[in-house]
Amino acid sequence: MAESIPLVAVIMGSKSDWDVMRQADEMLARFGVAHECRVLSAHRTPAATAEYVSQAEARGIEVVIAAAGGAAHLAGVCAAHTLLPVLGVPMESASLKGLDSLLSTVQMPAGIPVGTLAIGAAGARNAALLAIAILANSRPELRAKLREFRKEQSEKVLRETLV
Ligand code: RP5
Repeated sequence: MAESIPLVAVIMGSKSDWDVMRQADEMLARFGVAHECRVLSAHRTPAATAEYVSQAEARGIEVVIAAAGGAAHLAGVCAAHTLLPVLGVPMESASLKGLDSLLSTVQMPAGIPVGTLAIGAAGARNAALLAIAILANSRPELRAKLREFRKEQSEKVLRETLV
């Protein structure tokens, strides 16, 4: 699938999140899903964040992945500005190991949903896989790639030896 219009927006609150969020970028690239990665903050660039997310659907984006740490409002703010599905990835933080990020991201009041993934690298990879699964509902070739990915993953586990 070589679509050049981005289908997934991966945004993060700081460049310091990129070391982890590059794993979402790599997963989307592995599946050939056109996407773009940006640093946008709910706190430091509120107007730019609102503008970007408000325009995302009109630009052809179908899923937003939003990663942030600490008082992590980014995913919720994104969800407030778009009808697109928003997947939140809580970043591990220095002081509370990401529990602050997790609770800030996951505890959305009813009415504006954020699909929250695990803290850190697992969340980054799974956010990409969930975005791919959403896109795959209407793209059979992507669904086939996802099925193959699961099959390879299972085979790898079954090949493991412990001594
Ligand atoms: C959040 O604050 C970012 O998402 C990041 O996880 C955290 C720390 O940001 P920096 O101080 O490293 O820029 O907004």
